[in-house]
Amino acid sequence: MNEKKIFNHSGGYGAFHVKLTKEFLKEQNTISVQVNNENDDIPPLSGDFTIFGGIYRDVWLIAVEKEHFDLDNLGSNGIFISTPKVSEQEASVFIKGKFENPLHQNLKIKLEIQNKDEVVYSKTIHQKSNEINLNNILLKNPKLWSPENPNLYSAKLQLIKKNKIVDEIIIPFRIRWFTADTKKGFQLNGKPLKLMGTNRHQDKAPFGIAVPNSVHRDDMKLIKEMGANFVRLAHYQQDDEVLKACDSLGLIVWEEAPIVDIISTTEKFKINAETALKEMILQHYNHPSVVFWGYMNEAIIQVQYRLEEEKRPEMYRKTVELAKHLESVLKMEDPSRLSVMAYHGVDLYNEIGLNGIADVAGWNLYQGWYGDNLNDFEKFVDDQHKKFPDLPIIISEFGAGSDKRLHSLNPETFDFSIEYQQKYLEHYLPEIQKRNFVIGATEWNFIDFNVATRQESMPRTNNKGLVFNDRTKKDVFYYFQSFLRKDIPVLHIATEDWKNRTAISDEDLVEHPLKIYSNLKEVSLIINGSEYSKQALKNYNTVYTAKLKKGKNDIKVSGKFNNEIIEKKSEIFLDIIPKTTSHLKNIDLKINVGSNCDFVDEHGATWVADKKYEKRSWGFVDGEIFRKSPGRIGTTSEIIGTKDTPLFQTKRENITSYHFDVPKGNYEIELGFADLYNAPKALAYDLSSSNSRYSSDENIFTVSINGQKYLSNFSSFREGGNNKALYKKIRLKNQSDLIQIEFHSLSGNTFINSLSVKSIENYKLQLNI
Ligand code: GCB
Repeated sequence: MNEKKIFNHSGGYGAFHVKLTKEFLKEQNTISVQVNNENDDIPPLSGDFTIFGGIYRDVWLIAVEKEHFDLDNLGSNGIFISTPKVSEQEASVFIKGKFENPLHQNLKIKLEIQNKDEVVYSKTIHQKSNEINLNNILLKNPKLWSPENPNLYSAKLQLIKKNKIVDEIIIPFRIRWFTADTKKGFQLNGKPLKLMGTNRHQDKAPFGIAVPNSVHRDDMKLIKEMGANFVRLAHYQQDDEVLKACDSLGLIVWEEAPIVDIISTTEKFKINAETALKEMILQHYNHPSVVFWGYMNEAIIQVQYRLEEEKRPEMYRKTVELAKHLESVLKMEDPSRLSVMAYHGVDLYNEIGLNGIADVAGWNLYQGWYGDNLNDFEKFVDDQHKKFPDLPIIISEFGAGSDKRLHSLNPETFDFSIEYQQKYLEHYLPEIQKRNFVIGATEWNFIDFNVATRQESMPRTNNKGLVFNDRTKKDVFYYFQSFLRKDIPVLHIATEDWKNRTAISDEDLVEHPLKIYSNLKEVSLIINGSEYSKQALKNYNTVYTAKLKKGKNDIKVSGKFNNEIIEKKSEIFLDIIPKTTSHLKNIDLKINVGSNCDFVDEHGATWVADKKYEKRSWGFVDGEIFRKSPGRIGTTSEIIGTKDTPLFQTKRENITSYHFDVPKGNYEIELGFADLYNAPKALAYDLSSSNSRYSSDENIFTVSINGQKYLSNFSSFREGGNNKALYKKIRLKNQSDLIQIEFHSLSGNTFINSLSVKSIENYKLQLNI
């Protein structure tokens, strides 16, 4: 204030109040706020989300009389409303808090409780002390809050001095009760309610995390529209506007303090973690939507990477100690809510005694994505239930990445295809639904969001969203909607994410899968005027084998919902590439070598999934799909020098031959390479010198086409460096009826990432390779 430091606050997500009293004020004043995000004692210390710097939440200048409701309690509004006893017949309301009365004035408080526009309770109290403790308020036949009926009450408190209102506060609150156990699951107001929803990060281009309030509100509306009744606000306290939206829309909330991935064992960290937790609880205490307070996410996941083995047990012990401390703080501040933590899918949380501290175990499970098979999900969950039969479980995360540029008829783990994400989620939802001890689940994540350190198919993006970062719905959004909504008909032709398709076929009509997401019992389909037989929905989807022609295909789907006819239309545009190329005059082939996916490049051209060579067609003769780690196709490392990252993240290696049966003629061939070779640090490389020493696992090979050597001693690594996309263009007069590309290893592996072959008029114009 006026260039004098008057206040310091640690923590980036909670609100705080600064008192600007007379001693600091002049006639003209300058308030400046500076922020710094480099302190190691303030959670979070890590996290899979971009922590942008800066001030991005609201800043208010609040002017008050000397007598005012407390502004000195960890950024809260000083008044706390709870409903300790609620039934359908009666609710007891308890209001506590404080006000400031420095001159010991004679003050009254007027309280009015409203439901919609009706005043249901009012009372004026002469205050002897400045503590407010109103605990004998009874409301008859309360209108209960629930996701279907988010009934609103509000308490208006006025601070009155000599008949003058000196301060006023209006606090929305709702009346509801809940229980959770492993037999009956979660119950709200005495009725079972499976908590189903998604996680939400604050992130939208072009704002980054500095999203306006309208985005907070619209996100919650979209989540509600999807049919969710539950949202996890991961991994930090979110904007008040989010909570307000959840209250009024009827979304049950898990909010959490930002302790992510690893803790620090310092005393300062402990204090800051505790403050962050208390701020969140006190600031969002009155929001009825909040049912769960969380305080740690995967709190030990980074330990294995950051600490030597002998230091780990101590770190685990300290993490458990901190968790116990935070649990007791949480229960002291708010015994009415359930506590929860989220763990990643390893038993270590049980072994070190972290699991069992909170009321509910949250498991972030990615079986079938980061590892294992899809079925390992239910095995893991059932095993946890066996170990802790009385501990309710929430599947706090499950999800798979998807990139709209990647499509596959044979989706597999980590290919980032839209189709694999669908397959993954279609496996998880029914398994979650089946189990009562799983009281809820939140998919990871509602949106595609920024992660500075993430590479994968879309570097710096975690693409597990049900909607894209701009909030365009992915087709899989409608799977959730079909699964979750019973009140409205949902009928969606899942073609939005794969409208422009490419097929390899010699037929005029090509069979292609056409998926429909719906909560109707059965649907009828018409494509280009031809009727298909009715299909019943299973797990809220059905897949037709559609017969598509080249160009535009008109699709119409219909069905009945409570006797009402529902109809939807869509289109698919199909390009057909002839499979038999041996007599084809005009060749234009682009191949995503070593991949099961079609890939659409930045110019909109499709690089088709790779295939084995067949006579009169094309394909690889030998070699194998490159897998950086077992079970995953390609690499997740970023490829530089291209926007077509996925094209270069997969490759075929140990290949000796790739064939194209094509007629005589002139061709341009483009070969794409990206070496994922990590040069051993010990070897001093002089990349500019061709005769420098190389190690035996370095990839050096020759490439010949139809017997002529085009690349000799070729090292993509030496030419471009590690993970760099390189293109080599060759023009050729093909005198035979085969283009045969041959690879011969001099050291390490041969490989190729992409290939294109196209007919040209003139081959003479040789290109410089
Ligand atoms: C997790 C983390 C979350 C990540 C997510 C992922 O378990 O809690 O922050 O973003 O996995 O996508 O890997």
